[in-house]
Amino acid sequence: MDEHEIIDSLKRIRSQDMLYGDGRILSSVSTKPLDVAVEAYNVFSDVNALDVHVFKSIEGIEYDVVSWFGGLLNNKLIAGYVSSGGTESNIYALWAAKKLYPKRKKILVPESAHYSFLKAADLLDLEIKWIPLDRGFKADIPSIKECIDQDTLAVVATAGTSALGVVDPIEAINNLCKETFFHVDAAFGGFVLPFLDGGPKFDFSLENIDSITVDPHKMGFVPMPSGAVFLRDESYLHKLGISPTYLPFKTYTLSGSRSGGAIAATWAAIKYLGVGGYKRIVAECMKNTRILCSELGRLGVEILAEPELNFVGIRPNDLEEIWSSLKAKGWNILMDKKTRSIRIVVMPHVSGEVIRSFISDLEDVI
Ligand code: 0PR
Repeated sequence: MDEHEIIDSLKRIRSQDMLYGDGRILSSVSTKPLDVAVEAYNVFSDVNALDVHVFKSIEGIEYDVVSWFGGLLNNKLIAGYVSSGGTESNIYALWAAKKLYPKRKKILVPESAHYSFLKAADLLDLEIKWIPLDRGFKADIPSIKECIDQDTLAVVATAGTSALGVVDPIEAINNLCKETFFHVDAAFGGFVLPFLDGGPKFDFSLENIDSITVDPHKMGFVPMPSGAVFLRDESYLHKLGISPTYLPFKTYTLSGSRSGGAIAATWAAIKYLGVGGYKRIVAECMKNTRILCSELGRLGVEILAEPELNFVGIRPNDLEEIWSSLKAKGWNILMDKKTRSIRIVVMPHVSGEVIRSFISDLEDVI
């Protein structure tokens, strides 16, 4: 096959997919990346960020990215790296926790946490103590109080749960974590909460938070695979460093070879949009979320948790029937079996017009 044939074939295969721009994808926590971020990715597509003795450029760019997050997450001492996504970041955080408290095994994980914690527990040989949720689908504080003890390795909380977009009571959990590792999975909310006025606290300004996951490839407009994981300071890194005999440096990441493109793309997006750009985008998403909620109210459709982010879990009567009728009308939606709800993520591609069209179809099928 020549170059044209290859690309044409791939385009043909790709054409069976929906595009974010079609305005039918309500399920996804990602969106179309910025053109400038894709271009930045291409500039660095052959750069292995592990290989800083070959590619000196990428170290400084990643340093800039980490510093920017230091400002965003209220911690100038922050240490971290651009990972492949939320799963790697969550595993890495618990690995750091295990290095800090090698004898402890128990982790307290709310029932709403992402399934990557199952992988982390399995890989790191940890025991999960599931924390039930309160009536608002948030981690139940009395249960954490009851379960936390000297054997507790880590407590996990989520800023933007995967099924309902709920933010756990992170400030209250922080107060319970003086003697244990506290990890916040803000894979989704990390690119939303800092840009809201008066949103709940979830960052390093809470003194017991040890690590935070944030995903640029979700609300950050960066192409995959771009995650990020941050530790409170460099002291956590000492026990994570490995010195391969043939490399002239220590490596502190979970991944080995890493995408220089992902780092450059993240750098491009944060430079291009800046805090002001993200604020404008988040404000628009929240406005559309409120419109959606008020229309759902008009139709009498139950909203499971009052949205704090651009994320709504709905439970119409006749859930399964309505779900399949909406799918038949071309909507890409996901249903959560546990909460029995349909998740609607009001991403930047879910415009006011998309919401009007969805509500009209929902009204029809109801
Ligand atoms: N933490 C949270 C809170 C997440 O929502 C996710 C994944 C992760 C961690 C893991 O991130 P990576 O997937 O980058 O490793 N978020 C989505 C989810 O499971 C992934 C996704 C996206 C699923 C689009 C479905 C879909 O249509 O909800």
